[in-house]
Amino acid sequence: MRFTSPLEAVPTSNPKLLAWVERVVDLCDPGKVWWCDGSTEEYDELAQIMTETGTARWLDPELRPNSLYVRSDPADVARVEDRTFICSQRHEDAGPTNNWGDPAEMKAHLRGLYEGCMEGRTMFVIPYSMGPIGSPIARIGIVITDSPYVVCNMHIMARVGTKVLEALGDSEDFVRGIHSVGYPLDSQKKPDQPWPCNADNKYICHFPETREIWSYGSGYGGNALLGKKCHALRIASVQARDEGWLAEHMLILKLTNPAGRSKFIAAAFPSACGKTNLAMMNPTLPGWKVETVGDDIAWMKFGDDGRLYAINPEAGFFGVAPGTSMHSNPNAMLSLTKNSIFTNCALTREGDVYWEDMLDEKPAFLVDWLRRPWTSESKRPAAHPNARFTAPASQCPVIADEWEDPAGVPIDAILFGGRRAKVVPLVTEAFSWEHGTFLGSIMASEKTAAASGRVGVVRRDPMAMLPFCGYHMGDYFTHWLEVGAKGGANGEVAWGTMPRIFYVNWFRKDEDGNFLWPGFGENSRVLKWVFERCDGEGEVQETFIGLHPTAGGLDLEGLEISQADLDLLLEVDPDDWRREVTLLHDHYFQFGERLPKALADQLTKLESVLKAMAG
Ligand code: O2Y
Ligand code: MN
Repeated sequence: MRFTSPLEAVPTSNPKLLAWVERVVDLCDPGKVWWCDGSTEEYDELAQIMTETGTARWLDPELRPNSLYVRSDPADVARVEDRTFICSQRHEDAGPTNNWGDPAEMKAHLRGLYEGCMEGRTMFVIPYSMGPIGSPIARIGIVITDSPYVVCNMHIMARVGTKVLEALGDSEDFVRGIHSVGYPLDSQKKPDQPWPCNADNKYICHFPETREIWSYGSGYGGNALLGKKCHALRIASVQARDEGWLAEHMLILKLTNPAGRSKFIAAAFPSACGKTNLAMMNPTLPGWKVETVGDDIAWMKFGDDGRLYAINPEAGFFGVAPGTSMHSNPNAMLSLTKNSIFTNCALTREGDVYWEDMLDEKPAFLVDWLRRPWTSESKRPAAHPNARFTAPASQCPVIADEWEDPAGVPIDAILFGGRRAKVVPLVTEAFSWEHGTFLGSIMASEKTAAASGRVGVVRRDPMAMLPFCGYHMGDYFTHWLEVGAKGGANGEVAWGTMPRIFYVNWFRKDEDGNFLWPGFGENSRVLKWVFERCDGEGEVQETFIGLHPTAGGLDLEGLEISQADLDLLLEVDPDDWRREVTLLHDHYFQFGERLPKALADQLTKLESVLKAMAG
């Protein structure tokens, strides 16, 4: 029995969980309570409800079996960083890069909003596991939501339902998430909306000390699928700090060389910088293979051998649709051929989805994401730039055998990368863990559509965690250094048992604004060099910013690239870096006393080398 009112016949006797759910019921006053069991029948029932309320429609089952098409409210289309808060007890613990809210005041305010907010709606209780159930690295959360869209997405993105409650037992070790779209169907008989939300009143709040997430007003993506950014990054980063592990905004891939030897690589890139493409890449280098473990988040803990082992805490992909095609990412396209959810894409006459650059030829007619007629002559995009697909990871043709290994996979290398038109070379190997932490801490990227804000503006995004670190970024840097020390890497020992760190930039442009590097499958050439460097092989030259491949160090067989372009790709211009160093002082200044000395020293060292080079 899933419909219960009041709480009876519930599928758990966990006293802490029951007491909490009861408190939320009292506060939000839902019409019904639905304990999610995670079954296919449940998914189908919710899909049916969403089609009846106009939230979703089925795509043509011949073209896209068992797949839902959803359009959000135009005012609810992306993560909202300016409405995202870290409500730590002390303001200073949120740090300068997060919005802070006083936990007591924020809770009081949100309680006011939550009061009766689920009137006339069903309240869903979703038990979920981030990571394979039972994995020592996995964690359990419970989300209470009034959005069937959230439940269906969580079915794909996490392991959900009764089996999670069984794994939880009577433990009180679970992250508590409350989510409401903030649109009660109150006694005045207000009609429901296809995409109910409260566009002017959004709050995405995290209470790191009590491991709670309170989200209100948005039904979209990272604001509403609380297992993802809120739990697996913001709350988990705090747990990771407290417990000595890493919760990172990183893809995980398995790279196999022609001799059949494999290495696992984790890579941090800011939002919508091609993590999904890299994670599923088809290498152009003959005999090399990339397989996917995860495309967005990595949780890494030390194994008994002192190495870092990573799991992908998610079970699906919530990928950016526009730009995804059989050219750019065939494996993503093949992952979403069925059993998927499409949000804010355009709809074809035949009842399939479309988005910009999906096909070589644009369809003549579409209905755009705003429900307006669209033709191939239309000047505006048919899909929202942040339109998304939600697809099960198990459907990815190159999913690695180990992707659900409860022990995780041993990480050999970590890549940091951003979207930089200038300054940053194609690939740089750090001198040491400490230097790699420095390179991660100064990462920057030109903004994309995944978050609100102006597209194209460069912003520093340390370790790609700027929007996702649940505590003070200076302390986060310290944590990285401490984790390195735990793995035997310190001032004297470069790496110990830690993965090597590399800084990559696929997006460097020439003076005319053309990309210098072809990217996509050709990135395998860089991965090959990384692979070799992890074995202490590969040709290197030392520069002031790190180790680079020599002229012959990268395998460029079969690639048409001029020597001039290659030189420019690998160039580190001291003048560029002198300007960069000035900006880095401003970047570091904000962290005040919490900036670890080792990183300040790295900056000073770089500055002195640049000064010495100027003579
Ligand atoms: O706009 C959203 O809410 C989605 S954000 C997102 C989704 C999947 C993977 N990464 C991201 C991100 O912003 O990093
Ligand atoms: Mn992401």
